[in-house]
Amino acid sequence: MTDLRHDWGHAEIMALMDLPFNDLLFKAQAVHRQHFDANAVQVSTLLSIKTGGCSEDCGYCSQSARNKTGLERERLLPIDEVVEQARAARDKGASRFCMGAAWRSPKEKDFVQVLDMVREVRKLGMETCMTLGMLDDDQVQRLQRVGLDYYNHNLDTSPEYYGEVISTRTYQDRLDTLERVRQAGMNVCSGGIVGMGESRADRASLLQQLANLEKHPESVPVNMLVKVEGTPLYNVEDLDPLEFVRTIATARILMPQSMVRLSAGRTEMNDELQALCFLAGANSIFYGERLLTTDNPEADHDRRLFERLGIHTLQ
Ligand code: SAM
Ligand code: DTB
Ligand code: SF4
Repeated sequence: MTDLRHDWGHAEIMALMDLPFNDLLFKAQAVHRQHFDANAVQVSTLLSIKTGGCSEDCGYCSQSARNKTGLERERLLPIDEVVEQARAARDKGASRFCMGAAWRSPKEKDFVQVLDMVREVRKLGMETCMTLGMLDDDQVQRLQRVGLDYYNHNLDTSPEYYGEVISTRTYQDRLDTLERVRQAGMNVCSGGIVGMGESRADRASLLQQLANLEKHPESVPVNMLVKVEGTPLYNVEDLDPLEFVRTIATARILMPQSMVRLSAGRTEMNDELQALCFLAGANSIFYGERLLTTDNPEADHDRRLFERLGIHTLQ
């Protein structure tokens, strides 16, 4: 049965999010089981290939030059180091390697090196993902030609709340980049961040944007804000973790065939909360001790968690 819809109304999504928790989770788990092995999770490892000094003003980000976070700015990593890290991630069981750069958009001299990174990481037999900021038509085509599997570009929040978080690039800029990636035939990875002081209506609106794209993103990362000292969002009030689970469950129902990624914020979650996220339909995670600039659970801990839950990883 294919039940993919692209015409979700905001009120319908709110009605799902407002359901009693058990009803929402039951629905999400039922949808999940129609499309996926409920005990399988895909794991990707992240690497920051260019850290810090970013010209954008994203209010959550440790890497914006405007945020005094004490993060040391680094140059683009040499290709050998990237390949070495990818090999190590593969040997620890990751099937996809995601490379992120703190750019508004890539410059030509860096971009040619990035293309080499995709070529070399693919030779290791891994899937590749890049997140480099906004792309133009020429850049998406070149990434597609070297075989990039996924491009990650998040909408981050609702169109209504967006202006509270970022001013240096517009929502439409983001939609345009996603459209280019889609047109070039690459897999789209797009999601957002929860816990930035937005309302449930905003979370519904973000999911509405993602679900009503012409094609659902193949991968939907749901990040819990990692509060970084020195960023404008450092002191935002904590969100009820069950609201995070509701967001995952609703993403699963709206985008039944997409991989929903339980992304940033896992170090602040206990195992039981993560188990609820898997029950709600999350079926991928970032694996390895580091996200881009912040910590992620130890690989051993995740392996133990998977064992306790009877979860196996997808290759
Ligand atoms: N610079 C590129 C861009 O923003 O398009 C790519 C890298 S950027 C760090 C990738 C994504 O990581 C952001 O869009 C955001 O959703 C997520 N992210 C960054 N900082 C975060 C934080 N402190 N907590 C949760 N998610 C975060
Ligand atoms: C995504 O949605 N989450 C990842 C990945 N895409 C690139 C990044 C999370 C970053 C968390 C903060 C940090 O480590 O700097
Ligand atoms: Fe720059 Fe990306 Fe961080 Fe925004 S999220 S400041 S674009 S690195």
